[in-house]
Amino acid sequence: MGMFLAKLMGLFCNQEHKVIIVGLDNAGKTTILYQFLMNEVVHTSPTIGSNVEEIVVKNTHFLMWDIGGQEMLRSTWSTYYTNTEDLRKAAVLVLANKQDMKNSMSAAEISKFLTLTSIKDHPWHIQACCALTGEGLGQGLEWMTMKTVAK
Ligand SMILES: Nc1nc2c(ncn2[C@@H]2O[C@H](COP(=O)(O)OP(=O)(O)OP(=O)(O)O)[C@@H](O)[C@H]2O)c(=O)[nH]1
Ligand SMILES: [Mg+2]
Repeated sequence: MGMFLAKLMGLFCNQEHKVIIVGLDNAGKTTILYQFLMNEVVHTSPTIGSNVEEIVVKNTHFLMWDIGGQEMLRSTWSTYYTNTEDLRKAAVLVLANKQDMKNSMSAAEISKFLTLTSIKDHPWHIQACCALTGEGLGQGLEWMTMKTVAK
């Protein structure tokens, strides 16, 4: 199942917005990060720790933290949430990646599985995508940017 959660933390007094990308290992988080940054597919190996890159969309700066998803690393995820008031103002973007694979769950199936409609206290959005072609990533970024500007 290729999917991951991208949790977006807007640091609202600042021009730069913090984005934390978390999800299962092998979901394609690092591939997505570098598609966002360079519009190309990079060779990846499992992330130990994190990668951090800045991307700029329509004058909005995002500092994107891509965190390793292996099970032994998941307890460290919360350390990346410091200075974000425990995600109180976070918007949640779910990227349903690997849509090119015939067994991947659709965005609708993932949404149901995660009961996304029960999220009432944060804006959320689910976007189908394929990090190898970049398909869907532009729409995901557009939603992120819109949510940031709307705040
Ligand atoms: N078919 C297909 N493969 C993908 C896609 N996105 C990523 N991959 C492949 O999936 C593998 C894992 O990708 P990564 O980006 O390293 O995964 P990750 O989520 O960063 O993994 P961790 O760092 O271990 O948490 C790589 O071989 C990628 O080329 C996709 O949309 N479709
Ligand atoms: Mg990675």
